Amino acid sequence: MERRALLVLVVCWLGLLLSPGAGAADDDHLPHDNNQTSGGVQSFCQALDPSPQVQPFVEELTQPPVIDISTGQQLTLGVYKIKQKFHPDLPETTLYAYGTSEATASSPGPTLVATRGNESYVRWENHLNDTQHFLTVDHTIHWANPKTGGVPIVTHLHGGEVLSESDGYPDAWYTSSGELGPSFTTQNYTYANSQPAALLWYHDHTVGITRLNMLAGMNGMYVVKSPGEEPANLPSGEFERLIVVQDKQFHADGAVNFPTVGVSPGVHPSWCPEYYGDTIILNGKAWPFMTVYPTAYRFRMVNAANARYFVMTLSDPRLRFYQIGTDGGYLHMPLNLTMLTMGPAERLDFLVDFSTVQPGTVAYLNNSGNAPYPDGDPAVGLTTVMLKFNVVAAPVNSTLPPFDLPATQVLSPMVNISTDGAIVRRMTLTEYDDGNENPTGSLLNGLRWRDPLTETPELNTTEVWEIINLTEDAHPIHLHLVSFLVKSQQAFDAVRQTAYNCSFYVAYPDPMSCFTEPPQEPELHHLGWKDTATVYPGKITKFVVRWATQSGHQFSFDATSGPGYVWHCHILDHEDNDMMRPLKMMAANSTQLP
Ligand SMILES: *[C@@H]1O[C@H](CO)[C@@H](O)[C@H](O)[C@H]1NC(C)=O
Ligand SMILES: *[C@@H]1O[C@H](CO)[C@@H](O)[C@H](O)[C@H]1NC(C)=O
Ligand SMILES: *[C@@H]1O[C@H](CO)[C@@H](O)[C@H](O)[C@H]1NC(C)=O
Ligand SMILES: *[C@@H]1O[C@H](CO)[C@@H](O)[C@H](O)[C@H]1NC(C)=O
Ligand SMILES: *[C@@H]1O[C@H](CO)[C@@H](O)[C@H](O)[C@H]1NC(C)=O
Ligand SMILES: *[C@@H]1O[C@H](CO)[C@@H](O)[C@H](O)[C@H]1NC(C)=O
Ligand SMILES: *[C@@H]1O[C@H](CO)[C@@H](O)[C@H](O)[C@H]1NC(C)=O
Ligand SMILES: *[C@@H]1O[C@H](CO)[C@@H](O)[C@H](O)[C@H]1NC(C)=O
Ligand SMILES: *[C@@H]1O[C@H](CO)[C@@H](O)[C@H](O)[C@H]1NC(C)=O
Ligand SMILES: *[C@@H]1O[C@H](CO)[C@@H](O)[C@H](O)[C@H]1NC(C)=O
Ligand SMILES: *[C@@H]1O[C@H](CO)[C@@H](O)[C@H](O)[C@H]1NC(C)=O
Ligand SMILES: CC(=O)N[C@H]1CO[C@H](CO)[C@@H](O)[C@@H]1O
Ligand SMILES: [Cu+2]
Repeated sequence: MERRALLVLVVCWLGLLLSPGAGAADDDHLPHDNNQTSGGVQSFCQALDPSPQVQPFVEELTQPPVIDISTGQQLTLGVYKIKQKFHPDLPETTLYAYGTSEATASSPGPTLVATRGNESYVRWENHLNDTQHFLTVDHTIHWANPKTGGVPIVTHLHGGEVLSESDGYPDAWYTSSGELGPSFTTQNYTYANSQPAALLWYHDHTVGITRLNMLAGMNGMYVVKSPGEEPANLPSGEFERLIVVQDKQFHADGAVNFPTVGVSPGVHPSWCPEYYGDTIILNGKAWPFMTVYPTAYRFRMVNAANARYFVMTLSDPRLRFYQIGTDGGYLHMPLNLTMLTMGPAERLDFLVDFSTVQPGTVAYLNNSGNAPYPDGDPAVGLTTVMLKFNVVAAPVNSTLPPFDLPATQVLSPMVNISTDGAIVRRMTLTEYDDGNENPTGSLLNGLRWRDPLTETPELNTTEVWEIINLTEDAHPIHLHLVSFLVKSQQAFDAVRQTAYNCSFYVAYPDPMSCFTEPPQEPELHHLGWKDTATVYPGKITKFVVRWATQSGHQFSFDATSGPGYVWHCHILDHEDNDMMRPLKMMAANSTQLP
């Protein structure tokens, strides 16, 4: 109770309103199920049965099919209902997945490869004729709710500089029978590919059921290549692996196991604050292995989990991570690391040099991310491992390709955006509960998805977003349309607020400041261009956002047209239950600002 009172004080002082009964949720009091027989069950809602036991590391890591979309020819990708085997010991799993046909659809879907500067055209079709979703839809949270039933979809290109009509606005959904969401304009999407080389990804973004559609299989990778602008001699071909990481839980019959009863069923019958599965899946395989030669490999990963953070280490101390890129492409310099952190929707680009170990070596990519991150339960059982490496000698007489292990070289220009004259926006992250400490939703700035538009930045301006986390958990915050830089994070003391009436506008170490430390440099995994970054509990995290292309130019399309964009938490269970807000670009020097 005491903390709840403090929270309300802090928020009121910031001049913001919370809905009645709002307060901080405390995950320590959530019902936990510590059944550790398989991967360890970590869903906070029902005591989900553990997945069937499977033998890890029996299937080789595969790569999704690749489709070149740089040709200017329109590609048609549909979502189909399919069956897919995640492991030889698991029965087939029903999924909704992207593909050029029902026969070729897969999860992850095909990897689309675009070239910087060449527009691409994708027509996204809905071929799902189920009368209702195979996962339990919670009708008490705002969702598409098509009158004629069916499964609505709409596809977002995550990290893309995209016209809003092609951005997959949550209300721009459509069903296979032709029912259209209120913001629908087209299903023929155009991608400008104006940004530097990077790994993006496409996934469903339908209002209120994104968590279900993503877990059902609707995601795939999207590569922007930039010939002539990428570092030379990076491992390529079979030495470059693109990996979608997810966690899922399965019923004995192979079906996806997702809660059907919520944590506070009287409020939301089936909504669960965070979904964690006990089975780690890389490119559609549960715990695959990878045969590697004693040379360097490049790994480009996307975290497509609903809520799980992966904190990755290599089990052999002779192996290190050389991180070369992040969400928005190459870093300005490589990082030589022993640990990598990847929150939902974040991407990592890194090399591992297996020439530092002998053929015959076995090593693992391990995970130690707590769930929820960062202060929840430790990873247990097989959730502590993602991938096994079997190092083998190269075939006789073969020559391994040369590679540069980047140590100091420049990978891309260093970025620095001046914040002189920038507009400052302060935003809060809050959770509220049912009075019994069961979370029943999360909000951005105390507002819901359907509340009136408040984020209306002008094109060509720079803003500083100061995001204040008043919850117990980290939230991966994602902005559409632009990439941003994380400027700093700074811890504050909510208790001091009541004791001294401290101010967030007074700098540390003034005793009147609410801050308990000077602003800290961003963490290593927040360096470079980000489109999704973690806002830690008890901290203010500052993003520098320039409403222009990543290169600082005007968009090649009219970013003020169409339904607009969104910003949201990328824990999908949060996003679906009101932790998402509209974002509409305004022309420079607009008079339409509120
Ligand atoms: C824990 O796992 C065992 C073995 O799979 C199962 O029999 C039992 O029902 C599970 N308990 C809970 C609470 O899920
Ligand atoms: C990119 O577009 C240009 C101009 O339309 C064209 O000449 C070029 O062939 C395209 N590149 C590819 C890889 O298709
Ligand atoms: C439903 O869609 C599948 C393809 O995904 C198709 O094979 C089937 O015939 C369709 N059924 C109906 C009733 O349209
Ligand atoms: C969308 O693409 C399809 C397939 O190329 C085409 O038949 C249709 O006319 C296009 N629709 C619009 C509105 O451009
Ligand atoms: C990494 O995973 C492997 C395989 O499960 C396990 O043997 C090893 O102990 C793990 N290492 C760490 C540091 O968790
Ligand atoms: C490898 O190369 C050597 C020398 O060129 C040759 O004698 C040998 O037969 C080759 N071995 C194989 C397996 O190709
Ligand atoms: C990375 O750091 C480790 C530990 O300091 C060092 O042994 C190794 O040489 C470094 N790698 C490069 C390429 O500099
Ligand atoms: C980036 O900006 C900061 C402060 O504005 C400045 O101190 C720093 O020197 C700049 N770095 C570069 C590489 O321009
Ligand atoms: C935005 O900035 C660019 C580059 O500085 C400039 O060319 C363009 O005219 C500006 N656009 C508007 C609408 O002000
Ligand atoms: C706290 O300080 C602000 C100004 O910094 C003042 O407006 C407000 O009345 C003070 N509140 C209390 C409870 O002292
Ligand atoms: C707004 O208009 C003024 C005067 O025309 C101009 O100097 C300024 O750069 C404009 N601001 C933006 C953000 O375009
Ligand atoms: C871990 C942590 O610092 N959590 C804090 C998040 O913010 C709330 C509200 O200010 C605090 O009560 C928590 O202690
Ligand atoms: Cu969140």
